[in-house]
Parts: sequence; structure tokens; C-alpha cells
Amino acid sequence: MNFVVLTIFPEMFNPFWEFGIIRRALLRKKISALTLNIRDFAKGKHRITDDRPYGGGCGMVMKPEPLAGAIRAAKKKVPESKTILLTPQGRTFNQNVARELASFDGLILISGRYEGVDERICHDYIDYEISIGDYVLTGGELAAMVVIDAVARLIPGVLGSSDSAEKDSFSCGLIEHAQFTRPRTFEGEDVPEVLVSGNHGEIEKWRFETSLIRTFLKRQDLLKNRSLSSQEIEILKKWCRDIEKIINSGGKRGRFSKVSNNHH
Ligand code: 4GX
Repeated sequence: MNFVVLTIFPEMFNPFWEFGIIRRALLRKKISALTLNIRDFAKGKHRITDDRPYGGGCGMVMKPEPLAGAIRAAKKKVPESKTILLTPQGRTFNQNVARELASFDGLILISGRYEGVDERICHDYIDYEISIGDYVLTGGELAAMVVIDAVARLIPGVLGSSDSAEKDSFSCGLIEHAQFTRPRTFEGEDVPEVLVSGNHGEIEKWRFETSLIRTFLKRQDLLKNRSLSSQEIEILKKWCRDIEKIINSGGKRGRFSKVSNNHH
């Protein structure tokens, strides 16, 4: 995967390329990264990239000519690429969009500043308009980093086998199971017994059940937008039965009174 970023603040990306998995992926040539300064494609002594909006009003608009020049230069560097504008008007970014983008050879990401870019750029040069969420940033740079980060880790060889992308949250539409590491007791709270049992079948079962229940408790929207497997239906039914037992017993002490210690 070849990433090209168009921005008037290329230095913002330096620390992003220089740490962790992104740095390793660059060193191993699993991805490439290039930032082009839109200002380098602006004409005149002052290399101005913005101008006042036609029709008046506050704020500034990114001029079309420098952006068009930068996009043409980016396409020359990475011919087989899609062009993405980061904008609050775009399609909301999620794991499915990340997967779709990861299938391309290259991505040209345009990080705009000011109130936006000239509409004629959007019409003629852009394949995708993407928003990373419904809030307003001061520029598209952080949004581009979010997209690059999520896409890069889907490229084969970018993650080590120990942190495979298949087992991640969202890859199967559920959030992750709870995680624990040493010490076994932390501030009076123990690690669930099953995780130290050494029984891998039981551990897998527990993890699957907790990720399903955690999704139900924290992100019901994810379950509503997805079909359930028969195994998942069985787990949810078991929880329904357990809840009914509590209700029918009037909550007297018994097998279910310690449910809050189950680390779901
Ligand atoms: N998800 N912003 C872009 C300037 C702008 C406005 C319109 C093009 C068209 C954002 C987001 C975001 C603020 C980045 C406005 N550029 N980008 N910028 N949310 O809020 O992606």
C-alpha cells in the first residue's frame, strides 16, 4: 500500500511515520509514505493556498489550482490510486470502509484546512469523501492519520502474527473480550479463574461469551446490525434464562448473586 498525503503542514506527519507499527511497516516496505506540501504547487511570491469565498462570508477556501497540481503530482508517483478528501461531509469511516480502502494499491489523502476546498476539486478529482466522525477538526491531517493507521494494519505483513487483524474487534462484528495480565490480584480484584486454569477449550468459550455479552452491554447497535450465529443465540438465551431465574427467585442469595464478579 502506497500512501500519499497532501497537506500544507507535512511536518505534522513526521512523528506519525516514526513510531511503532507504522514505522516498522515502512522499514519493511509493507507500506510507503509520501507527504506533498500543497504550498509547493502554489504560484506567486507568497505561494498562497487559500482565498476569500465567492459570495462573501467568513473564513477562507482552499484555492483549486495548487490542490489540482498536488493531486496530479501524487497520481504520477502512485498511478493506481484512489483519491480521498477528509471532510465532515463524507461517509463515516469504519472498519468496513478501512477494508475497502485496504484493497487498493495506493491512497492519496487530502488534508484540507480553512472552511473547505473549492467545490470543483470535489467534482473532478475526488473518488471518496470520508469523515472520521461527527465533530469538527481544525484540519484534515489527524483524520488522514486515523485512516492511514486503520488501513495500514490490514495490509498483510504489517502486523506481527501475535497481533493478527483477524482476531480484532469488529472483524467479526463483536468487541474484544476482557484482557488480563499479571499480577493475579490487583487492588483486591482477581483474574477470572478460567484464564489460569490452562483449559484452552474453556478459555476460548469464556472469551467468546464475554465478547458477546460485552457487545450486548456496551454496544447493542453492533448486534442489531448483524445476524447472529446459532452459538450466539444459545449464549444469549442462556443469559435470558439466568436473568429469569434471578427475577423469579426474587433475588435471594444463590448461584447468581455473584454475577458482578464474572468480569463481563
Ligand atoms: N473528518 N475537518 C477538514 C476542512 C475541510 C472542510 C470541508 C474539506 C471540506 C474532518 C472530520 C473535519 C474539518 C477536516 C474541516 N476540508 N475531517 N476541514 N470530522 O472535521 O474528516
